[in-house]
Amino acid sequence: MAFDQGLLARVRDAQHVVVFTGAGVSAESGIATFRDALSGLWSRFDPMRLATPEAFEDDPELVWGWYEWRRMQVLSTQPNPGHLAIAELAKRVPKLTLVTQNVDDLHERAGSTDVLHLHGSLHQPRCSQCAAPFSMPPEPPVEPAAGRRLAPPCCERCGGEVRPGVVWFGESLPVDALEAAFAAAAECDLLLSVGTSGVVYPAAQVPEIALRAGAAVVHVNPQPQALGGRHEWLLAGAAGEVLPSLLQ
Ligand code: BJW
Ligand code: ZN
Repeated sequence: MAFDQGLLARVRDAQHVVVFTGAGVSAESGIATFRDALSGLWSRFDPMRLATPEAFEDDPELVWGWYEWRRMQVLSTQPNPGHLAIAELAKRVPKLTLVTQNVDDLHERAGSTDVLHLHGSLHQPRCSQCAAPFSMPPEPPVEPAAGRRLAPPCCERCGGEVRPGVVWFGESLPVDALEAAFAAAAECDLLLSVGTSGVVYPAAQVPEIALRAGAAVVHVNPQPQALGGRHEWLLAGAAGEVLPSLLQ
């Protein structure tokens, strides 16, 4: 893969890199994205019935069963060359901040540390009443399937229903992670936006802040992207191919 010389110089000289990832970085591990036309989760499932606080109140068993199905899928997959390249890049630049919208743990399993999870995690459920964290047994009592209902466990502290530890539509993002992500975006000199449609706010502000502050912004995505700024590039292709070759 041939890269623009100006872009390679930006990568080589960068002092603080922010890597901002979305579902596309995990696609090559076999985890479905949300909005890809055929394979995306939101083309098969209704987000308003599954990914809102109201959906959980209406039908906790439907929602819990669906998230257990997704958690089990994640546990059966492995990090791909895209995740590994990001962990490797962190060793080569003076400072790297990894900000992800993903609820899987593939960045951590690839060796990345201090990952800022803007949309929470499938692996950290908590009580819907008192917010106490709940430790999941490694295997669910029943093998979950796409539409199978499953009763959520009860909180050990207050008996409330345990909920998935993800951020649903209409919910606030974790304040510390969001503030750290915005601060890193405002002071970085290079931001790689990998595998995200950039339509969900406030997370989508992260690359916007970097661009406005004068950083180079590089999108890694097989789909065409609207490029506004003079310091904005698209590396068209799959993360698992583009990122390793960018490091060569
Ligand atoms: C590859 C690839 C390969 C494929 N390599 N690339 C301003 C305007 C309008 C609306 C709003 C606004 N501000 C807030 C809102 C409301 C809402 C929102 O943004 N809605 C928009 C969708 C219109 N936001 C919220 O509700 C947020 N909360 C909030 O704002 O709180 C304040 C508030 C309080 C009270 C009332 C109102 C507001 C919370 C948003 C939480 C989103 N949660 C989800 C689900 C998480 C749980 C779960 O997993 O089920 O997070 S939605 C889903 O989208 C998930 C993702 O993290 C997120 C982003 O998706 P992502 O990662 O970009 O995936 P895709 O599928 O969209 O894109 C994949 C990309 O990869 C594509 O581009 C492919 O081409 C590419 N690709 N293969 C590289 N191999
Ligand atoms: Zn509780």
